[in-house]
Amino acid sequence: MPHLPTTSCILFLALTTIVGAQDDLLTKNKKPITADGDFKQRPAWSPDGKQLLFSRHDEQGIFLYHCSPDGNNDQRLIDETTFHFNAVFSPDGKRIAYEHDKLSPGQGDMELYLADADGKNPQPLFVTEGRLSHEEWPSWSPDGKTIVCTSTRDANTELYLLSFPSSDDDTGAEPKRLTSDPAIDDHPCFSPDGQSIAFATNRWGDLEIALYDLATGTVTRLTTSPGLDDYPAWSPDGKQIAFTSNRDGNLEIYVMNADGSGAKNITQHAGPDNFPTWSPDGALTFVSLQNGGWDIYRIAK
Ligand SMILES: [Ca+2]
Ligand SMILES: [Ca+2]
Ligand SMILES: [Ca+2]
Repeated sequence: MPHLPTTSCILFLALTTIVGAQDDLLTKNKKPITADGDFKQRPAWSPDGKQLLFSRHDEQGIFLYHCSPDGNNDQRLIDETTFHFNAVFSPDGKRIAYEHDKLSPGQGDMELYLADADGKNPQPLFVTEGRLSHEEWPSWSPDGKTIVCTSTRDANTELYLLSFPSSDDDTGAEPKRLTSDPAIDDHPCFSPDGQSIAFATNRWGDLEIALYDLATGTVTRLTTSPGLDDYPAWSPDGKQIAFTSNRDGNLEIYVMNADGSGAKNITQHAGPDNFPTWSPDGALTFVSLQNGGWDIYRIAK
């Protein structure tokens, strides 16, 4: 489903109004990229670091936008009225994969699409025909040959691997199911070495970050905290994983070592912080509620 602001976010909004003046010194290093305040999700950098893709909720719905690293040239990417969002660039920067609510607009029946990096030539990538099924949250392998994503086609959220049949034919990828667990398995992120996938799962109770090893299928638990741990994002050097957690009372961006050790609260901000990603040069980028508006911020390395 699109990640709409929830009641808890509205509560956070009220909380921020009260304690926003107490922002930690860390926020001195937190620089805004956007400033319009509309709710945003899943920022994603181009491999050359010159373009930022993100999804913005406006009066008409949720759509893909892109801008320069300084927030200039902020504009719609695709001229399409049905909802489309959560895009990521291919490792060569030539294409994007994204979610599109096209076949049954407004019912939340998401499919995955591929397009050129400029949004042209959209084509379906992963579609479940004939019934409601969410195909979501694509993440490319570093060699560009596969995409991990989620689907509910087998009754609950599972991870799937899409392999491109050849460089000449980008469609018709046959999905391979990776997980088989009645719990939620969501928000996968390919490791930079291509050998494992970080994801969020509630198979041990509440949401935790885990690793799926592609060679063995083994799932290793990385976090053990009460509450939500979600949206894992590998650092470009593969040594760390950023994620969202509310273990300290509100949504913060944490960074831990890739083995799950040494988790640190990076944002330490009274309002919600979410959707972490990294720029190619290692700056953490995320969405934060500041001054009553949801905007994209970065913290330099
Ligand atoms: Ca599952
Ligand atoms: Ca947890
Ligand atoms: Ca926070």
